[in-house]
Amino acid sequence: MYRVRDVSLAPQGLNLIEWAERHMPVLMRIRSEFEKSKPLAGVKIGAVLHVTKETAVLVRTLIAGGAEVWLAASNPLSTQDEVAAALATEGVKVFAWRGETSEEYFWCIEQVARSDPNIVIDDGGDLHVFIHERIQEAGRNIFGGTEETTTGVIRLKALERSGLLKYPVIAVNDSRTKYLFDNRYGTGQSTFDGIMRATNILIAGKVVVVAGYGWVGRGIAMRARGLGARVVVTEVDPVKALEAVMDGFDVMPMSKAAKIGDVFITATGNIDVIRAEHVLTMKDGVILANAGHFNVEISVDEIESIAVSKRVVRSNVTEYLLPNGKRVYLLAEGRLVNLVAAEGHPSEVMDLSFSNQALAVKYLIENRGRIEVKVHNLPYEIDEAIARMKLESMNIEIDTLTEKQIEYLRSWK
Ligand code: 3DD
Repeated sequence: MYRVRDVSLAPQGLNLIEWAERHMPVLMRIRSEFEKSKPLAGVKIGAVLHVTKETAVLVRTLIAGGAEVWLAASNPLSTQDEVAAALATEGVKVFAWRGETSEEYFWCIEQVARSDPNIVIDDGGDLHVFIHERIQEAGRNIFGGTEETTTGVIRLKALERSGLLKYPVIAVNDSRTKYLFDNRYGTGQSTFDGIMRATNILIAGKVVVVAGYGWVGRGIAMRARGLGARVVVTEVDPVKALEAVMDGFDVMPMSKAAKIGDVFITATGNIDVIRAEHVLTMKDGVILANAGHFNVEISVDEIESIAVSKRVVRSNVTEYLLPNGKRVYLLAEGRLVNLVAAEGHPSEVMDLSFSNQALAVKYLIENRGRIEVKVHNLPYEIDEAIARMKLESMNIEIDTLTEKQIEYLRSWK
């Protein structure tokens, strides 16, 4: 029971997954513990995640723990087809292929939603929302869910506020060992990986405009600086804008940044951050890329409507000719440039994110029926345990507090 691009691609997928396993020591350690204690025995997991080599390592870990896994992609363009093929040969009910139409994307999600899962793992919220909108009796067998990314947590908290949330959800994104590393260092590196694979442009000496100074924007701005770019940050939040100023970046409104930028990267989680009004004032030949979960941050439809013509000039690069004679290059159709034009974050950082996912699933099962129906953080001690395991895998030792120091920190005197 699966639907993938081409199951004969499995051998290449196995090599990719093995490569990822070599760089995910914490998740592999959790897998060996899961193999012994089988904490997920008899549990059916419905997951919508980017189907990458790193996600395959998580899926194998969940199966090692005794679970049955159904999997669909959390983006129509992010699936690594070789990996999907490999998972299909390992008994995963996987419905994913790169280049899904919008209808196919939701058809795949529907297969997972209708599998009658006990645990629901999501990245972006489309599965949680599908279940809440389309599967009325949901909540009957679902005793918990997790959410991987900032955008999805925002949607789930809105569901909770509206009183419609049907099951408790762990906001994996809000674990410190997730956002401080995946969002910042993962996206910081993988965004430029995507931009460079798609365009092969030199970053040094260019003006890189980063829209949004959250953990993702901080990482992208930091890596842009490291690659020799002049970095401009745009924001709507005065505190984040002030932080960007103190971090040494230029800060200005998009209307001004549009005139000087060479490469524009959106990382706000909001819609219409770069609009036609901005594009029309840009220099000839600028690059537009999105790092946010959905393809709404760059107003692609508006740009399509004003463009005189459009053509695909490189893989993942669409050129629009504007009425003023200038050209603008949109990467990955405005979708997640890191996962569409490259392989997403490196395995080492997904090791942390997906260790959070694996232990969140275990936590939901162990505490079944005792967790309030709302959006929760993973307990602090689990977050910390993941950091300790990562340090151990890197042979890094840290200090411990003396009794006197513990007393001092407890004392108000
Ligand atoms: N995401 C980025 N790279 C990924 C990879 N290699 N595998 C799976 C998912 C991957 C998306 C995550 O960063 C997710 O945490 C998010 O979107 O926040």
